[in-house]
This record gives sequence, C-alpha cells and structure tokens, in this order.
Amino acid sequence: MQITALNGVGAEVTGVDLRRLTDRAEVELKQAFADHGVLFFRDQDLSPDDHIAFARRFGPININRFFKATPTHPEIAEVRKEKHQTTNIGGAWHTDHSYDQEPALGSVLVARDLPATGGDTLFASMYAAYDALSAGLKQTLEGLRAVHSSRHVFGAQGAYKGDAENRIGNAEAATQDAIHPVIITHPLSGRKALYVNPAFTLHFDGWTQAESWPLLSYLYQHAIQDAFTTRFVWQKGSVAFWDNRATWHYALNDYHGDFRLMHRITIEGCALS
Ligand SMILES: O=C(O)CCC(=O)C(=O)O
Ligand SMILES: [Fe+2]
Repeated sequence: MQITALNGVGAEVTGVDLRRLTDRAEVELKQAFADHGVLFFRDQDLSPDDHIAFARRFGPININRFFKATPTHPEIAEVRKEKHQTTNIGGAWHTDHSYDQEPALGSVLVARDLPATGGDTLFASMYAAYDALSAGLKQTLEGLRAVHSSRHVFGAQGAYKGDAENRIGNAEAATQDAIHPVIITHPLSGRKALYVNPAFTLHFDGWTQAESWPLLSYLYQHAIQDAFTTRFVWQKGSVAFWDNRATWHYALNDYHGDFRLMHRITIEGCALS
C-alpha cells in the first residue's frame, strides 16, 4: 500500500483492495486519515455490503436523518441528482453534521453513476487554514465558540425547499443547534483545526450575526485558497473517505441534464473540544 500526499489536502492511496484489508493496512489507513483529512482510492469494486464493512472499521454508522437511504441498505444514503434537477446535494463549501452535538467523524463516498463530464468534488484542509492564521488571530479565535444549525438547510423553509423531491426528508428533525469551539483539537491527530463552515455556522456564541459575519467571511475566504484545496475527479471505482473535523468539501454542480449518483456512509463522531 502506498500513500501519496496531494497538493492542497488529502492523500491518494494505491495498492490496496478495500474489501480485503490486513490489520496492518487498517492501522496505516487510520494514521493516514488522521494525518491527511481525506483519503482517495481508485479502482475499487465495493458492493453495498463491502462499503458498510469498510466504514465499520472506523466506527459505528450514523444513519443520516435527512438523506434518503438506498432501498436495500438503510446504512447507505443516496447523494443523487436527476437529469431534470437543478440543485445538487452539497453544492457549496461545508462540512457535514456540524449542527450535531457530536458531529459525525466523516463519510465514505462511493461513485455509483457519474455524469459524462463534471461532478468533481473540492476538498479544503482546516488544518492548513488554521496553521496559516496569524498568532494574533489564532489567539482571538481560541477563546470563541460558534453556534451551528441545520434548520436553514434541511428545515421546512430551508435551502432544499421545493427542490428536494424525496432526496431530502425529515425537515421536522432539523431543530438542533450545537455550539462548538471555533478552533478544535482534532480528536484523532491532536492537531488544531478551524471549525466553522459557511453552510451550518450561524454566528459566534454571544455575538450577533451582523457582528460575526465580517470575521466569519474573512475565515471562509482564507480557508479556500488554492494552497489548501484539492479537486477530486471521480471515476468508476473511485472512493473518497473524508474527515468532517479536518476538512470541508464542495460538490460541483456543473453537469445539468446529466445524472449523478453516489453512495454515502457516515460514521459516528464525538464531542469536540
Ligand atoms: O456528491 C459529492 O461529491 C459530495 C456531496 C456531499 O456534500 C456529501 O455527500 O456530504
Ligand atoms: Fe457534504
């Protein structure tokens, strides 16, 4: 097995069959995951059961309450865009589940049906974003917490309103808010990472939205500079396994009129500090 760091964020792992991992390979993958924040694999041939078995090596499966599951496997969520649909799922910078008290560790996304062109996914490193801040801003952010919510995205009046068409459901469950530190110590690596994101963070705890916005928008621009990001071009057999605490992602929506279907398994995480 070979692990090659990519420019920006993440690592490509070659010489491994995810259906047959040795104990040693599993230990190496766990270390690489903690170090790089997102791992990319090519030419895998995972059945839904293989997908589930691989994900379970990293923790219990979180059954996402908003995404429609595959008809056969409740553990697997569909990330689907039909030919006639205009919005996609995840089409802006975000990290999944920051609105939960214990945000999901990450997801294993398997390409099932890809458009002829387009549909790439961007990833950004929140380790790199943190590291590149000045000592002064790091110190200011250390003392802050931020409020996150799912309501404006998955709620009845949220971003998917009217265009969800049974891809997204359970709007009534989009009631939770969560407060997390703005700078977290990553539970696997012990490294510091920036933990606010444009999709789910509402404001700094104790600050108004108007007061929060200038600093949040500065951080959002800062975090997506080229040096911290990677563009993953999917192929048949591609798998991405990302850490929600160390990265953001952005599913490009540039294939209108074409179909795209991914299978996603989300893994339980822990409270952040
Ligand atoms: O479709 C993709 O590439 C990613 C979509 C997304 O944001 C997710 O699955 O969490
Ligand atoms: Fe996502």
